[in-house]
Amino acid sequence: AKAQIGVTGLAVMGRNLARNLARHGYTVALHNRTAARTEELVAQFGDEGDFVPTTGAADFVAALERPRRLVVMVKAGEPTDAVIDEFAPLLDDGDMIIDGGNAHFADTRRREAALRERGVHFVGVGISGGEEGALNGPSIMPGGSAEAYAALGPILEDISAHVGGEPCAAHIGPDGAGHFVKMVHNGIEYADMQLIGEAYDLLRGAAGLDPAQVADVFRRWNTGRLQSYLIEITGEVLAHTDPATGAPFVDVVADAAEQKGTGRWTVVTALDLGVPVSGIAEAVFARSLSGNTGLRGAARGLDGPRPAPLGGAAAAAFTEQVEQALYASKIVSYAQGWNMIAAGSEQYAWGIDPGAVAAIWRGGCIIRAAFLDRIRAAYAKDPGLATLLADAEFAREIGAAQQAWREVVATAARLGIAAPGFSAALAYYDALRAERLPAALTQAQRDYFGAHTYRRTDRPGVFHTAWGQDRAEHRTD
Ligand code: NBP
Repeated sequence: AKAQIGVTGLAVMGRNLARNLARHGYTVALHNRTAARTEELVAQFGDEGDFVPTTGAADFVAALERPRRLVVMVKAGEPTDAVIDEFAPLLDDGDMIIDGGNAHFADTRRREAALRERGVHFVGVGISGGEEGALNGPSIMPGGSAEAYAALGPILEDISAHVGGEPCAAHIGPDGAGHFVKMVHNGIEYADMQLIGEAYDLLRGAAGLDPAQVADVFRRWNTGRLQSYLIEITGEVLAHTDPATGAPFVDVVADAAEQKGTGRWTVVTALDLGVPVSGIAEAVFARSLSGNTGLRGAARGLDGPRPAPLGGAAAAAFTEQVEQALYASKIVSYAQGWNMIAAGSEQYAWGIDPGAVAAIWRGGCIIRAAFLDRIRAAYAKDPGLATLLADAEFAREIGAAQQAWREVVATAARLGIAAPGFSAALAYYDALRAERLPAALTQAQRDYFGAHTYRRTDRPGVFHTAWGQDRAEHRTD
């Protein structure tokens, strides 16, 4: 019998995805540039299901039933193009190349258009959940045509994570929609991690808790509205002791955060779309700052407060305020992320269902959380919601948290502890709800130095004031 699906690229992600497919009863053709990886998979896990190992590209293609479903799990970028160039000439009309790597959505759009010309479906699929997710059920964000999804979707839904019996996989939209949404997922993941980092830093620096005590706080928070995979692992990491030194593990890890680029892609794309994603941007900048040893070394002697930790009842009260600040900031960063998805969907005519994105992120992926059910509910109530902050439930919660949130940001500023995520989220909240913004002054300045014109609040039209002459106002439209 022929294989229903094939995987080429059998490093950790491809191998685990192939095993996941086989464990679900699919016959899986296997291929890897270096044959040793294919042999190793069959030797180690061959008894988990039906694998068809192949060595050459032609053998691999021949092993697949029609229409062919060919999953590519190689390094993103040039290797993906190389693999497409190798396989595309061997395929027939209606066959599918499925890219499960972390491709940039613009590359996916380019590849999809090129392959469509040749009658081959190119399906860019965002996959989140790391190696563990690939094996046991990731969150899967497929783009590509509806026709390709009809032939592929049921398999992806089958092997995805499930929450309440529902799959964490759904057709996101045409061409690059899946990889775009995966990119925003990673951006939100950056923002979540930054906010968690700030909460931890404040609990240590301001409240005076030690890592084990902070771990207990996170464990408690994980039983409430903040419950999520990232809060859970934070508790575990903070409770861990370094076996070599006996010190808290977090204290022996170098404080220079690295990144593979999807957060940066999110921010660059958001800038192009004109969508403020300050939570994600601050998180990306915070990682860059942390790794810039030259900059940090040069600034180390700069003046600032030398605070004594709060301690006692004040520390306990502050801890509760930090929970509120973290929750409110999280709502803001998700609101920004969803606005970015809406902007991308509009720009590229993807027709993305915002509630469906929330639904498939409830399980399998890094930002999985009970919270996402709430976002789904908000969009179910009002699919045209302009911002999550306008949803009655979120508005009520953030309103209840805002006083504590302000206390935390003010305390951080007073004690000299950087909290860019909390502060930027609060600034966004206050700017959105402001009656008037200083943008009026910005417009006046632009008109002054560049005759860029302005609109008035009291009547229609476009105006310019002759600043350098008599300061008379002229209508220019
Ligand atoms: P890697 O990203 O490390 O890629 C290794 C694979 O690419 C190997 O199979 C290798 O073949 C193949 N490859 C390369 Br490199 N250049 C090639 C070429 N020119 N032609 C053919 N094959 C080539 O693997 P990974 O960590 O399993 O990730 C796979 C994809 O999944 C990536 O796009 C990654 O960004 C994405 N992803 C990873 C994670 C994660 O947690 N790791 C999560 C989500 C998505 P070889 O064996 O012959 O060298």
